Amino acid sequence: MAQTPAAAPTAAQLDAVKSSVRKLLHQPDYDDGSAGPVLVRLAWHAAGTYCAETNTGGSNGAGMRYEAEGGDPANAGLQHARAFLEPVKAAHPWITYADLWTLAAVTAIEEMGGPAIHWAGDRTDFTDESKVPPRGRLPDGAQGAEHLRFIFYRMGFSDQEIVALSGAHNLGRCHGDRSGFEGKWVNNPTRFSNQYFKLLLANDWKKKTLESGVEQFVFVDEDLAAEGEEEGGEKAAELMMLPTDMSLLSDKAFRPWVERYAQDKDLFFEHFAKVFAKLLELGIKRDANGNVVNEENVEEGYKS
Ligand code: DDH
Repeated sequence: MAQTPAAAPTAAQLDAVKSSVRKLLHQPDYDDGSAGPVLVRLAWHAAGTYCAETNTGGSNGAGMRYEAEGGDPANAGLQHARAFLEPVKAAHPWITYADLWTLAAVTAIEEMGGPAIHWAGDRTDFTDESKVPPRGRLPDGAQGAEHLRFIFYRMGFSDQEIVALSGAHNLGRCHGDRSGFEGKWVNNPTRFSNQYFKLLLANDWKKKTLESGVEQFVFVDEDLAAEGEEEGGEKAAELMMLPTDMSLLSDKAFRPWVERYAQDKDLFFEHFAKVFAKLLELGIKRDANGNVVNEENVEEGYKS
């Protein structure tokens, strides 16, 4: 069932949505003080279900509003991101959830010091659960390079693009009650940078088994630990990597890209902007004017 087509949004309407998103990023009582990282993960998990062979999944549809996708354990915690955006949807009801979630991510990345990312709208929202992709298409952090290729080749990404996308782990943190993993990748997880790649290469990561039995890799920055203790902080300086992050170091095709992105922030920003834009477009077919061409998995959207 198609939703009623609305008029194409004007640039001023889109700017108003972006401005509302910018205003909600500052969240002093949430995580590291910003809604940004979890908004980025929301867009990534919305898009990262894409399967090129069957042309199913992807950021169109906003299927996470339904239990079948939203209740997937891989999406645990993303209800916070969706809740942060509810007031924006209420203030700008013309925008679809699928467009809002993706636009919020590019707005957040830019606001956190990252590159400007090309974004195009016209996504539609599924009106029932029938087109929600099956669970199990998102990556499992406990695995390695072979798994990364299995997941990301399915979407149509190359080895270079897998490494560039992984640089998003400059942002945010792991939450024991969501994924089982604990901690953040970099010291300033609300600032977009190439620090993740620098740390991967520079530090002596040690395997650590959490009380839950989950295995991850950690590094303790002694200087920062001392500062943390002085300030009464606990484990302030323990940084982490997932087994999948570590596989970028040990795999001979991934590693050269880790090295290049660690050395060259501009190159990383350029490649990240390109690949994140590609991620958000998976499964969305446009004509020469950028308007969405209706296909089986695309319902009718805005009319220009
Ligand atoms: Fe990720 N990610 N991600 N990730 N991710 C987690 C958090 C965040 C994997 C696993 C995890 C990407 C790729 C991978 C972000 C963005 C991106 C967490 C912790 C796990 C686990 C969740 C929690 O406990 O709250 C794995 C595995 C992969 C992979 O195989 C490559 C990509 C491609 C992106 C992207 O945006 C392009 C962000 C941001 C976060 C931080 C979320 C937060 O709440 O903070």
